[in-house]
Amino acid sequence: MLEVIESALRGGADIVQLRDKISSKRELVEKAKRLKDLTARYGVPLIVNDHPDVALAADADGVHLGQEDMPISVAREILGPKRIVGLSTHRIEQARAAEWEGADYIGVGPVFPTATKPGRQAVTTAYVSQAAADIRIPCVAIGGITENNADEVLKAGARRLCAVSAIVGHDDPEAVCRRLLEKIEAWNSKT
Ligand code: 3NM
Repeated sequence: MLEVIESALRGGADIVQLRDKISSKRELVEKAKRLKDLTARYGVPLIVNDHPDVALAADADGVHLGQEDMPISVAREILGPKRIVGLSTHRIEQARAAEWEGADYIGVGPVFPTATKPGRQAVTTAYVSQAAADIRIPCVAIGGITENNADEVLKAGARRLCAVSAIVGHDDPEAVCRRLLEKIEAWNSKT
């Protein structure tokens, strides 16, 4: 895991999330601490999925919550005012609620069907466009994003992309991240 993430960091990944639905909390704390040491060397924030207590224990930079997790305000109470609290959203009403409740950023997805999160209906780039137009906090498009469809997502208005399988499932995460970043930068310079 550390080798893959370090490769992504060399390629310019500018935020990392630890998403692990299998490990015990004890293992998660250990993994989060090791990852934090690594991401800190690159000056990149580490977000822990699902578990504010693990985030605190590892001195991570924040937590990512799903719609069924604790409210943002409760995570904020646990983590204090300085850490990041992000929320997955799947439609614009959830995005507006997240903004109102004080999320620091939202996930917008899954844009495309993805085996990483099976059973969830793709929201398509239509939701990416809605979020880009309506939401002022950072919106991170996620779900089935690859080098091949990134331009479509960016064209819809996304300026932040999250990818799991396209990066960690590739034999050269550094190169993938570099090429994804080039695409983001190209769209940023157009608009
Ligand atoms: N959350 P990949 S989509 C973890 O829409 C996750 O909230 C999603 O993995 C959401 O890049 C997703 O391999 C899977 O598709 C992202």
